This record gives sequence, structure tokens and C-alpha cells, in this order.
Amino acid sequence: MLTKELMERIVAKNPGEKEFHQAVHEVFESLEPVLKQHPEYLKAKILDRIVEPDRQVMFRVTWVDDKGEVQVNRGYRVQFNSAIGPYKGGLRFHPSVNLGILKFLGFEQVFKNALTGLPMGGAKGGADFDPKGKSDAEVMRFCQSFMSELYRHIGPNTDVPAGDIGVGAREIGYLFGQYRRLNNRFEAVLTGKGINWGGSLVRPEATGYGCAYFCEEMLRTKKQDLKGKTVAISGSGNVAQYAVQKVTQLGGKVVTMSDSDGTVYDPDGIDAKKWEFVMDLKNVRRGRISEYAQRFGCEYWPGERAWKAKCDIAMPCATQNELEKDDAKRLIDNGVIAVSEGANMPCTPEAVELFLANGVLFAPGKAANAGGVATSGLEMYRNHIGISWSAEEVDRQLHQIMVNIHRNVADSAKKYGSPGNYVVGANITGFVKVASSMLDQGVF
Ligand code: NDP
Ligand code: 2IT
Repeated sequence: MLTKELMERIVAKNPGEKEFHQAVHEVFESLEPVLKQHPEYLKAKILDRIVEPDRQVMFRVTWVDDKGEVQVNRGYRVQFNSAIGPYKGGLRFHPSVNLGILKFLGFEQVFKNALTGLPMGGAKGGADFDPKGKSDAEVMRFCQSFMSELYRHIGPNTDVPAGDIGVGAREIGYLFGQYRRLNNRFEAVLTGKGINWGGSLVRPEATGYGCAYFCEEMLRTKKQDLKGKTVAISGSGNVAQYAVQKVTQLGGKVVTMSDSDGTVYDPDGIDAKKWEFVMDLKNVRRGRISEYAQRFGCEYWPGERAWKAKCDIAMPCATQNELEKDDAKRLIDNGVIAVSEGANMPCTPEAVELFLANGVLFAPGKAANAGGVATSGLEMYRNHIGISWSAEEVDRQLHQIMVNIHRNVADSAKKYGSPGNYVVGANITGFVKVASSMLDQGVF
């Protein structure tokens, strides 16, 4: 491997950042044929440069809880690469957040954003704050304190954060309010905003919808579609919720949803009525998915994942490395034909290898979940030119973007000798766009 020695140096230089190593390794593996044909990338040390974030900010976030006690968290923003546009990427609030996880997410974001065809660089940020069990007032005070440092590093043409795990409409509202207050400017510094203050219709839906659209495109290459297919989905947050809705609208039957406590298995399918229950449970009452099983009398698998359900299609929509080798084996034994990653890097490398070796259509997150950030890009553009679009118009653009991503990724895979391998196709397509832009702009 041309990149073997560099990979070793990256691991030594970034100790303990195992998710970051994993993400870089996957990209490097895919790039071999490109590097052979284009030695100029190696000569200009593009790989050495692309794995080093432009800048990473870490800061203290101090806030007062409802009992009057002072709490201290750690906040981050990793601004990875802005060769093709302002930094763009979500904020994650979860107790597991650390620099390595945010670097993996920021690194992936660089390539994902390039795939959308929109001018966006890559970044990620967040904090080791756990919004679970906190009151609205606590979440607001945390967000205000977080933005009191972050605001000086971001801006509409510099860096535009959005949501991710633990950051949804409520958090974006508090963050935007604090930014506006500190800067005395109303500007498009975040996406995922409320509809009344600059947000885009269909942004909440976009990641889940896009994941289903991408899956349809993959199935189309085998003259199939989602109609009549049984689908296992993990997670029950933003991405999972709208993946469930779109798969159902397209004629599929979703039989699972999950959270970090366990999985519900509903062989009758999560229809529109049951879906409304989930929306209220997760977004209003902020309860656990086990309540679904109590309400509808289906199976609940405490502490277990969705992947033991028999299904034609799997959509992991919760978190990284949530689908491992044994899960992949089980899915393959049960006849899975396609896997579309709604989450970022949910399948381990061993699981991906098994899917590819067994002819399962496999869509990596940077392609399949790019609909979210693409619609964020549409929101930014809309804010800049001061117009608004109907839900139908945004959905049409989102659908077209997913069709384009599928085509471009499939074309690259074929061109570089791995037809049908969307991992290779996505990494190469994203890389070539960013790397050639870096070459154009000189050495720095
Ligand atoms: P949410 O916070 O809305 O939902 C996350 C869901 O995943 C919850 O059901 C949560 O369960 C579950 N989950 C989180 N961490 C774990 C864990 N360690 N083990 C098991 N389950 C877990 O986040 P999103 O839906 O926004 O994000 C889901 C995934 O999609 C992430 O990988 C994110 O990076 C990715 N993504 C999100 C986009 C977006 O626009 N929001 C865009 C592209 C990708 P619990 O409530 O119990 O924690
Ligand atoms: O991982 C992702 O692409 C996101 N969390 C969405 C980022 C964005 O800027 O909309």
C-alpha cells in the first residue's frame, strides 16, 4: 500500500483516536488506484495535509444546573478543510464525545460535503454534555454558555454548524439566539433553524429521506425497489424517524427501531399512526423506545440491536460502529440485499468487508446520509439570496442531489476498477474534488 507508512505515522501522532484512524484507513485504502494514476497528489503531500485539521478549538463550557450547582463540560470545534467552501458540519452533544470522535466525523464530512456538489468544506464540533434527563432550562443555559465561546470561531462565510446526535431543533434555537445576542447580527450562521427564522422546510426530514432515496437508487441497479421490502432501522432520533417515514411511504415495511437501551420489533410494521406515537415519544416527551412495545404489544429486546430481525434491507441510523461483524453475518444469513448507512460509520470495517464479499449493496454514510448536509447547503443558499422554497421544491432538489451522488459514486467506482463498490466510489469522488482544489490553491 502506497500509504502504509503515512498511516503508521498518523496512528503514532494521534494516539487513542481509534475512530479517526478507522475513518482515515478506509479512505486511504480506496485511494490506491487514484494515487497510482496521479502521483502529483503524493508529491504535493496532499494526504499528509488532508488528515491534519486546519484548526481545532477546545474550550470550557461552564453552566449552572437547576439545583444551583456549577457544571463543567468540554466543548470542541474541529475545522477540518475549507478548500471548496466554508466549514460546514454538525454539533454533537453526547457524553462519549472526545477529540478523536469529532476528528473522524470532521474528516468524513470533508468528503461527504464534496459529494453533494455544493460549496461546503468540512467541520464537526460538540461537547461531552448529555442532554438526556436535563430540563429545557438546563439545556438552554448549556447552549448559551457553549455559544459564548463558539461564536468567535464561526460565521456565515467561515463556519456554519448544524445538528447531530443530541442537537436538534431545540438546541439550534438556543444556540442561534445566543449568537444573535452576542454579535448583534441576524445572519445565517447555523442550519436546521426554525421555519419562522430562516430555516428550510424538509431539513428535519432530509437525512432520513435521503438515505431512503439512495437505497432506492442502489436497488434500481438490480431492477428492484423498496416496495414490499422488510426493513430494519436502528435508532429513533432525527435520522431514524424520517428514514422510517420515507421507507414506509415508498412501500417498505419497517420492523425495528431502537435506542441505547434496546430495540422494538414490530413484525406488522411501523405504520403512519405508530410513527406519530414515536414522534411524540421521542421529540416531545423525550421517553424511551421500550414504551412503543408497551403501547403496541410487540417484542422489546432490552440491550440488543436491531440486526437479529429478519429483513431485506438494513439502515443503521444511530451511531458509529453499531453494526459489527457478527451482526453482518446474521443479516447475510437472513438474506439481506442492501445496507444504507443513515448514521456516520455505523458499520465496522469487518462488517463492510463481509457485505461487499457477499454481494450485498452497501451504501457508506458519506454518500447515503449526505442529504442532510446537502439540504443544509440549500438552507444557506436560500438565506444568502433571501428567498424561500416550498416543501415540494426542497424535496425535489434533495431527491435530485441523491440521484446525482449515486450516479457519480457508481461512475467513479467503475472508472477506478471496483464496479458496484460504493465505498471506493464515494471516497474517490470526494477526495479528487477536494485534493485538486487544494493543489489549485497552493501549498499551505
Ligand atoms: P439523535 O440524537 O436525534 O438520535 C440518535 C439516536 O441514536 C437515538 O435513538 C440514540 O439513542 C441512538 N444512539 C446514540 N448513541 C448511541 C449509542 N452509543 N448506542 C446506541 N444508540 C445510540 O441523532 P441523529 O438522528 O441526528 O443522528 C444519528 C446518526 O446520524 C449519527 O451517526 C449522526 O452523526 C448521523 N447523521 C445525522 C445527520 C443529521 O442531519 N442529524 C446527518 C447525517 C448523519 P438514545 O436516545 O438512547 O441515546
Ligand atoms: O453528519 C452530518 O452530515 C450532519 N450532522 C449534518 C451536518 C449539517 O451541516 O447539516
